[in-house]
Amino acid sequence: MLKPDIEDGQRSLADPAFRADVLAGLERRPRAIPARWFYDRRGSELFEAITDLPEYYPTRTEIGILDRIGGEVRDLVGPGRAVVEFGSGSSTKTPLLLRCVEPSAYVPIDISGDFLRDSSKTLSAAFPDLLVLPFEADFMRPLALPRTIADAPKLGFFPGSTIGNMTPLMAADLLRTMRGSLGEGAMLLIGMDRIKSADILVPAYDDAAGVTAAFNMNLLDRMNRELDGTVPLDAFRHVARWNDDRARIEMHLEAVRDADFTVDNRPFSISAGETIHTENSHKYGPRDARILLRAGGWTPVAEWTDPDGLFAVYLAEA
Ligand code: AVJ
Repeated sequence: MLKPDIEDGQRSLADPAFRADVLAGLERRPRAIPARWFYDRRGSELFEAITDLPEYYPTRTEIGILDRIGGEVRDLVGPGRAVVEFGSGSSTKTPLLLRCVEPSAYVPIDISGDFLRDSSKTLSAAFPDLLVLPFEADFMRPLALPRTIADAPKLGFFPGSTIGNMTPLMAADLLRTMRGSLGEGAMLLIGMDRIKSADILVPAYDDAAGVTAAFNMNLLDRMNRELDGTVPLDAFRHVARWNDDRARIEMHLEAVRDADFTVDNRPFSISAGETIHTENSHKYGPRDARILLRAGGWTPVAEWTDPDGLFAVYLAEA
């Protein structure tokens, strides 16, 4: 039997945490919904499409860096570590790391179990001798890692500048939580996007083909599908702006006219010009990144960037 599609609008199957975050987020001023809710199946597909856009430099730049630093990482990290990837998603960058560090095990952690099982299978096929232990969990919380890898020193892997989604306060908390989960002697390889001209940053989050706009708007569509919403999509537009004071790109859904709608049978009104804040993507200069790592209990060991200094990868030790 086919398993029921949880995205075909059956309200009873909606994630209660999604409902709670959306309702609270629409109630609050300024309105804001956490970025993690972008990633339903359609959102994950749109994000994959974003990573191929000419304007979206982070993914290809980070892959270029990881591809180039394998030998150095191997020397600094040593063989036999258990690699723990936080928010592994489709695990596209993982083979680059696994090929160089000769790990004793690989633990991909992701909140989306379906995605996790698919990518673990693909990875096991590519690395038949590797112990792959997929772990379905919210990596923001402290984790009890599998006992099988209790004795191996850990290498945390947190690529993609996912840390940028968090405010510095939350980012430091998460780094400390990771340090606790990974234990004695752990190391961390983490990607962070750098501060640069708004002329490069803004188009990366507001591309000419409109894929990022579709990614942002999909959140409204998801509310309609999963929370029985009546949000008029044509009353909103995608906005990406550089907040220089806070060194972050913000994505918003801006009402282009006054609109009334319901979500989960609750009425909401939005006025033209008001926004729903949907994502932050913090950027870190070289010193900022090192300070953040130290604030999270990690000591920077090495760092690498691309020739244009767009993106950086940091290796740190607990
Ligand atoms: C996956 C959080 C790193 O902030 O660049 C891409 C998400 N949002 N385009 C980022 C994203 C809009 C992305 N992260």
